[in-house]
Amino acid sequence: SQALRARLEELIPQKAARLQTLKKEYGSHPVQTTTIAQVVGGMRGMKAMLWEGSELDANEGIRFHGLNLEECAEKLPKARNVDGSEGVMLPEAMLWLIMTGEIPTTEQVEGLAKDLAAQAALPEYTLKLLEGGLPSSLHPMTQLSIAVASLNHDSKFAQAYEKGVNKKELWKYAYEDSITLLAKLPAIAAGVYKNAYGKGLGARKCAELAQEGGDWTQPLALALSGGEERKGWADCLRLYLALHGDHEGGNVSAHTSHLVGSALADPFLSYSAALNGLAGPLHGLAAQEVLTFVKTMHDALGADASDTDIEGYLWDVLNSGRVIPGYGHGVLRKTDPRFTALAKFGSSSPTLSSDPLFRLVQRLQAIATPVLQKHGKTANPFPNVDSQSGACMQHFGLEEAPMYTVVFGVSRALGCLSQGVWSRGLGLPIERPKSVSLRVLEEGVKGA
Ligand code: AMX
Repeated sequence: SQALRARLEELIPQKAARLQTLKKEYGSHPVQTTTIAQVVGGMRGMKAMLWEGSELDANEGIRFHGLNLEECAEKLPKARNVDGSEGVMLPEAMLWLIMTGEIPTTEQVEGLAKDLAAQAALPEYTLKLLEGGLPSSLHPMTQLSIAVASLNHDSKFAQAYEKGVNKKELWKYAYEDSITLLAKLPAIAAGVYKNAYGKGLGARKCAELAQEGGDWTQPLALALSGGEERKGWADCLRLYLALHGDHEGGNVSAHTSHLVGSALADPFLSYSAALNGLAGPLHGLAAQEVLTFVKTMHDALGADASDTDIEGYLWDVLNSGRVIPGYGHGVLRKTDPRFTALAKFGSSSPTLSSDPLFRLVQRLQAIATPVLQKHGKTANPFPNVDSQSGACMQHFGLEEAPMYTVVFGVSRALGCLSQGVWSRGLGLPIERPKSVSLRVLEEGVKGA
């Protein structure tokens, strides 16, 4: 989008100057002390990365440039439904907010959606992969990651680097590639669905629909529903895509894209790497796991299961050394506000609110939290967003649980790619933290 790029052209030098001043005047100022528990404990709480799009508070949840989810839902431009009514916040409006820190106008968001639509079509080499080139049995996340990586074939960033473009200018090419990838992600997801399950309209049709106009989400909603207009589905997907756009920088997918991008790998390769992390069951794949878990529990206990039956089921899971998917979080210590936002959306939908699996997920909260508290290990016994999303999507007909992480992957690109543009704009260096061996840690505490 030219308007978004023009705004970044104004904002980047301002922030780069602030960064330079901070680095020059306070470069040796300590941020915190690093403990052994952090070094051996997955770097929890270790502040070691610059990330602009959003910040996560353990109790309040995510804030996008200071705005919490309710404020975003209120202030960001919204979709227009087919019947003319106002829908939910648009994910492309969230993209604008994440990238610039500013609330866009409706006109700016429409312009951005138009620019995305113009680039929605996939190159033939990517289409080939998604039209039988990759085996249908390959996990949809692997298909997504391969298709995204394939776009590196035409990366403007990689070409600019090869030509020796000034480092200060590289962000412009990162931006071009990022918009290209965001434009093509819906068609890629639709292509993955068709290739893996033989369902939906596929990549070509999804891109064609995008070029007919409308917002970023509508073509994907239609492609996934096989062309059927399902009331509430496009809004459910828009909300999902906006909510999952960014979750600060330390989570596996965001950190991965940041790390790989810091080696000046182009945005396609950086984001493809991020998707491989998102495919881990403790991260994005949890959405797939939750639905399978809830369905299996529903089938095992029946529709009339009592709270005691459910409680017993959860204890069996914990006692067999497994986790309760959809509960817990690396940073959050309260119910995930994204869970609450989807629950609110579902409860206001006449059909979703009566869906048995959606209802079971709501009911589970009151039972699983005390069980996890009694179990005594989990730092956060409250539900995370993945607990809710699959139940919503299956209701609207997207029943193939492995696709939930694919939809997550479409969304998370908003934050990861925005940061990639900023990282190059701010001239951040290659990431290279220091590792230490157990021996060094032991020697360090001798006599302490
Ligand atoms: N069920 C059972 N045990 C759990 C648990 C859960 N939902 N969440 C955490 N625990 C256990 C951990 O496995 C760990 O046990 P250990 O000491 O034997 O290794 C202990 O509680 C302490 O872990 P923690 O500090 O609370 O969590 P963490 O930061 O190490 O991990 C997370 C966070 C999300 C990986 C973990 O809570 C989990 O596995 N949850 C289930 C999977 C899930 O829902 N993932 C989605 C997260 C959101 C996302 O990224 N999409």
